[in-house]
Amino acid sequence: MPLTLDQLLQQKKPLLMGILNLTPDSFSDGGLYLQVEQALSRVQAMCAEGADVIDIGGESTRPGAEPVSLQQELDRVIPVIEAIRAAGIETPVSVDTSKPEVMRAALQAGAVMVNDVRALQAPGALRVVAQSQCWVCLMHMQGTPGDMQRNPVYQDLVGEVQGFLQARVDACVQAGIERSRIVIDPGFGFGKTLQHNLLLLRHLDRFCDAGLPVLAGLSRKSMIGAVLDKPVDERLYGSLACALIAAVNGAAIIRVHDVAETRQVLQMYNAVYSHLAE
Ligand code: 9MG
Repeated sequence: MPLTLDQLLQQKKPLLMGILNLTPDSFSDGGLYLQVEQALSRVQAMCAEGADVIDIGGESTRPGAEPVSLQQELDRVIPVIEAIRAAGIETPVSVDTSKPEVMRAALQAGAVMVNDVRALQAPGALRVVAQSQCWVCLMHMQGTPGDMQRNPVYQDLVGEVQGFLQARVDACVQAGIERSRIVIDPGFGFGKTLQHNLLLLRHLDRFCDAGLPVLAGLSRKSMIGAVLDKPVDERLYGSLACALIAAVNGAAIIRVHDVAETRQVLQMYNAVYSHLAE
């Protein structure tokens, strides 16, 4: 019997979250059935490579990305979650969305976590999560994907990001969401300069002081491209380095594209730090 997300998090070993982007550039446009089949094989591959959780999203949150309609997002995400469950894959599924309607449909289809880069600020989002028993990841972002990289400014970077996350945790608890199902995330690349991102990674351990699991999403991001001067398809080594730094600094969940390679990094991490696990 595979472990639930709660049981996995209790093990105190960093979990690997594999990314499944269902945006048009990620899969062929050969019709819905083909797209679902392709997505399902990618999920199967990530599970075989050692993913503990699969994060599925139908709207790009990259800087400058265009929003997608509710119907488009539902059409992209829900058939894939249904297909995962129909195929008997028991790896927990997280849905990467900010839309309450997508959250509700995804949870009904079998997702067990909501990953929201807008930290449940959309009207109705708190209610959907409160009415379920799912996990939720609250992420910090300054601005919106359309304008967040224009000129992000902070007086006290870590303090401001922590303050925002604390306020969103409080809003969740007030809405009836137990602290025990909340994950926080400083939001690397979301309204941050290169220096902001590097500083947040160096101080990631300070976010653990909240006593909640911390998620880190650094995989292939532009901060790696900026340090290494590499295009997005040549950022594997930089991503692995960031994943290891995040693990050493206390990340409970690491969100990645390259599951097999990051699994090896985490195996080494687990061998060295096994005394921290229960
Ligand atoms: C959807 N998405 C893209 N980057 C992300 C990150 O860094 N964290 C979380 N939670 N989600 C992300």
